[in-house]
Amino acid sequence: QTVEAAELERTFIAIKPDGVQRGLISEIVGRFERKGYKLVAIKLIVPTKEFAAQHYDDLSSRPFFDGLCDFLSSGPVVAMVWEGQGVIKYGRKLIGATSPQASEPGTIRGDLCVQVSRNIIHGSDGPETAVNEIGLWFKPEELVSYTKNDEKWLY
Ligand code: 3AN
Repeated sequence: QTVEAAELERTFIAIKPDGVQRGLISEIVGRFERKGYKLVAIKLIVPTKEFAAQHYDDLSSRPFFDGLCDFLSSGPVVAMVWEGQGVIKYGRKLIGATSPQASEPGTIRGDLCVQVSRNIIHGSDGPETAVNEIGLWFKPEELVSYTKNDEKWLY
């Protein structure tokens, strides 16, 4: 597997306001980093409620939608793009099930949170969502292309 092929896959990951407030940024970033994935974009932003609604527009008919948008826009969010082989699907594995009560120990949500409406992290759920979410949160020039020295030991 060449590094070029591995680089094709990217996912959008966000540490939600509860994760930031609870001091879990380095813990969460560290898990993706130690796995071997490459950080290609990162920024701290407070999304507007309108922006949050755009991000969650596929959930607009759900009863918790309004509260969810209020929550995502309630404070700083760490928006990131991570890259690497299988990162979309495996990123979801690192994160764990949507409800922290169902997430396995060893996953981010399983280890670090308790309630579904405060589940500290978001990750794209598929290739199409990943492209859309990366496009929503980042300008193309904010994605940094670089070689990481450890990649030759990974791929
Ligand atoms: P995931 O974040 O695991 O992809 P989705 O897309 O089903 O899960 O839900 C998006 C977000 O909506 C969740 N991360 C969670 O914050 C919130 N959410 C999902 N279900 C509920 C619920 N029953 N009550 C409150 N918030 C919820």
